[in-house]
Amino acid sequence: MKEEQISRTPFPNSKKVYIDGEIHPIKVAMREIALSDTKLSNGGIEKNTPVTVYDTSGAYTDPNIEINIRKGLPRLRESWILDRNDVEILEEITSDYGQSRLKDESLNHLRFEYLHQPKRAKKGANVTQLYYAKQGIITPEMEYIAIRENQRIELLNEQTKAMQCQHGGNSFGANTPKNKITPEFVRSEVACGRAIIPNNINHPESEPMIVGRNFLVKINANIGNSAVTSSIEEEVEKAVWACRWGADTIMDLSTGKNIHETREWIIRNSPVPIGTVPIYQALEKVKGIAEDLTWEIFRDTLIEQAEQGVSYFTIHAGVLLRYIHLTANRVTGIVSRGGSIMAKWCLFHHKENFLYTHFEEICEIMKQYDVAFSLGDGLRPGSIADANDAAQFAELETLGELTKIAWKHDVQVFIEGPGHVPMHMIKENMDKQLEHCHEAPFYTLGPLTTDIAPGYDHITSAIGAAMIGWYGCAMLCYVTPKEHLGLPNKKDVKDGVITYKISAHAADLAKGHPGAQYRDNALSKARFEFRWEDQFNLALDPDTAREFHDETLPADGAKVAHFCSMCGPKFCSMKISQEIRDVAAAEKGMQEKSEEFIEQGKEIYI
Ligand code: IRN
Repeated sequence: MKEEQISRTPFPNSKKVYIDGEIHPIKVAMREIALSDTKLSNGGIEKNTPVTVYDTSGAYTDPNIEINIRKGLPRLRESWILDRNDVEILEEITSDYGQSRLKDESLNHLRFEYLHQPKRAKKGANVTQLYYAKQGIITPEMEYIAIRENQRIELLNEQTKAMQCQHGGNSFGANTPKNKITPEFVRSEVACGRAIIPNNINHPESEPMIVGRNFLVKINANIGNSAVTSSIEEEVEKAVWACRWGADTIMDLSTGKNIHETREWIIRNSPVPIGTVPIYQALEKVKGIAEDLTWEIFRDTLIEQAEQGVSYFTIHAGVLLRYIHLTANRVTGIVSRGGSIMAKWCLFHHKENFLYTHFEEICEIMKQYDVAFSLGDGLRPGSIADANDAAQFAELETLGELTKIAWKHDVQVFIEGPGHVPMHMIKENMDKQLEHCHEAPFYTLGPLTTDIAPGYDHITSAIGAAMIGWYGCAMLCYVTPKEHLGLPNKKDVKDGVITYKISAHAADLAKGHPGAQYRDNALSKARFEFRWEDQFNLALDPDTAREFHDETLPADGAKVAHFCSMCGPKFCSMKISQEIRDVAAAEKGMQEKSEEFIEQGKEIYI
């Protein structure tokens, strides 16, 4: 794969900044957007403080870091993991399937230059962040997250801060801090299971992040090849591309050829945690015949993926035999891929779901690497007609039961949710999830709020995502414009990510996350002051903002003009509004002068 295929251009007028930790010797990466000065009407100048934003783009946007994608990203967390002295380094991968791929010489052209030696918990040790949090220990990962979530709000100027205070938001979180998020707060949220840090000890390249409703709402982007299309190269670039635009985690849902190697490349080059649905690969191993799946094949797949560094597994352990008939009268049956595979297996063998019956053994495997559960919603509704039905809520109750078992092992958990739900039925989903799943974080797929817009399902679902994010959903799984129609390409991935950043941020504002509104304030101020370049650069997608503006007014002069082509020079409300202010300011000056004059005992003759 050629390096130049990977997107590495830094964002305009932005630089990577690294903030030092106070507890641990860590450097937290963020993006600083420099702004131009405001020209005041009295001829003076006002400096605008640069805005620091949460940055998921990793080392790719730092031109000072050399990246060789055949060796992977710098291993940021390697020393943190080793310093805890709780892991053993394995000579080689231990899964049967991993071994067979290693020995297959026909795969030599897909080999990595860096030999990844998996780590695993030492006998008797527990390496999960949940375990450490419960011991009262603040790990470097926890401190990294606290610094990152705050986005250096303390540096912002008073004007931008004052604007924030006018609203304040109304938090749906249990105890969202109104000021700075502290490392201790991160620890306490993880300890009680209300938040999770997905970070397998075998993905040291990843930058720590948190999923929980008292933090910024996160988004996940699904990528992955299918039997029909795309290559490893394209998938790695899609992952880097998705992170560039703001994906907080990536799920590799590959079902095509070379799944093992594709995943290795993606993990080694990903700055964000990777999730998977292991049953997909297990099904590939039995040539797509669900009935042939066995616990042993699944188990080996879990070990294979955990050793590579997957940070969370979607496991559809709540699809119980007795729930399957509840879907019989649905309009769209079982729409979850994993759910339908497990339902088929259960019905064929007339046995309980082996993911359920082997759940404790799954916990035993996952805790050795700190892989988190994303408990799958195999019975989620796939149409408006099926929303909030008996099958969906029966499964949710089982997911709550499984959450407790995972916590007993100190394995981190979050819960997957729907799907397709009309707006008036969304809140019930959040309420029931909190009740049944003991406040473990919720992670939903949209939900889509109507079924009538194929080609626009990033929008039908972004509406539901914003609502459920506001109600307390911690992570939103993106939906691209290609949903229901085909495998997303690069443009779809960007459109899906940006759309979901909008949902997530809208939810953060409504919840009153302490760091949410500053970017809005800075952008609004730039807009009102006709600082066009600043407006573009502060945008979620500076390229598109600039491109749209320049479509009609490409000249450099238009970047300082007090109007755009939408209203023209005479009808710009912001320009008129500024003129009103100038007149008012001048009149206020005259008024003050006349009062002063009268105070001195003089008379005014008109
Ligand atoms: C998220 C919430 N509910 C489902 N998801 C995601 O949907 C899940 O994490 C995975 O990325 C994708 C497909 O899952 P199924 O169809 O196998 O359930």
